[in-house]
Amino acid sequence: MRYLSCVLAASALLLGSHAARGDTLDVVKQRGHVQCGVTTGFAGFSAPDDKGVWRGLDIDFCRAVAAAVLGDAGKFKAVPLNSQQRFTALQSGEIDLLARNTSVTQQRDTALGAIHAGINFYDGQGFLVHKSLGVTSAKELDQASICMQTGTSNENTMADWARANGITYRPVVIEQFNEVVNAFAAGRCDAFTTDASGLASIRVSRMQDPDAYEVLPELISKEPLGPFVRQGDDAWLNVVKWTLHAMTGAEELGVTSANVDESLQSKNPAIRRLLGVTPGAGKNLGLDEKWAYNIVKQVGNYGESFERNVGMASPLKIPRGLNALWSDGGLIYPLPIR
Ligand SMILES: N[C@@H](CCC(=O)N[C@@H](CS)C(=O)NCC(=O)O)C(=O)O
Repeated sequence: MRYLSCVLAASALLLGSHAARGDTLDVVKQRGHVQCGVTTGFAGFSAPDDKGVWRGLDIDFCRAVAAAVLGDAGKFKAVPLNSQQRFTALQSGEIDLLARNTSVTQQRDTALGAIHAGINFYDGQGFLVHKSLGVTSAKELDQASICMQTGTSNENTMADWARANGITYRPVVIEQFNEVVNAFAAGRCDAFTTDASGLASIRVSRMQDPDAYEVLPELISKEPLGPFVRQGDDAWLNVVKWTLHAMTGAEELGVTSANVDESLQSKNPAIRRLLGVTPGAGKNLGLDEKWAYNIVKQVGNYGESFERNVGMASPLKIPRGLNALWSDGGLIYPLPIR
């Protein structure tokens, strides 16, 4: 793993001339679309629907950045990447932004040449098992075979947790998502480990009989998932970071895709600044003053995106929990736009 990081960091230096120039915002404006790194297909976060249209919480984030920068949420290209490929794609300049259920870790934020722009989903690592296994706690997984995907933080977290709890296990580590899911469905492993959101998605969208499976109650880590950009490009980092704060801030202010037009008349100074009625925030980012209006109008606020893609009304049925606004007891804390 340490060797891999060195190779990745070195390739960043060799291939990252685009990054070193720190001109991603100009490049995106000239190109006319955002190159957004996403998963190869992971329902709820980023997956093509039956008409081939990409949908999900992370896809909404790609759309929001496109709306902010180019005024049109449709002006992005989803670049499917498996867990292993994602940071190389960011380092090489193939993508402008990685919006792909990626955990922020110290190593990724430093040695891999990437930097996170915020957290759009607070998660933790868990286990999915077939109910017939009769296991009710992760601690009963001693001697079990555990499926996981290459290049995820889940590999290391699993090893740490097993060591700390005196558990031995047989890792079944596979690079392609479809193959690891199929291996688990075929009974090649006793459990699948990844982020709890990933387990919810795999259970409902990939298992033939979702009711035959359950997610064990323990979460063995913190997995703060968020968008990443390349290091060395503060202007672009700011655009991506404040796109997230515009989405969460709109929710906090009660501005939705349905009421954003009437909100233009609001007397609330915070709403007026957010929507560009009082100018300044757009200019500060090198964007049109309508940047956040376009995000909310075309994509919606954070809560709308959460509910539509992963919330209780979606197949994944994930409660807001830690992903509620701070004012509702969660960790989502929009920074002030002023
Ligand atoms: N949050 C963890 C796990 C993220 C991850 O890559 N999970 C896998 C398993 S759910 C995934 O999304 N695979 C989809 C793919 O490779 O296309 C990380 O950042 O390493």
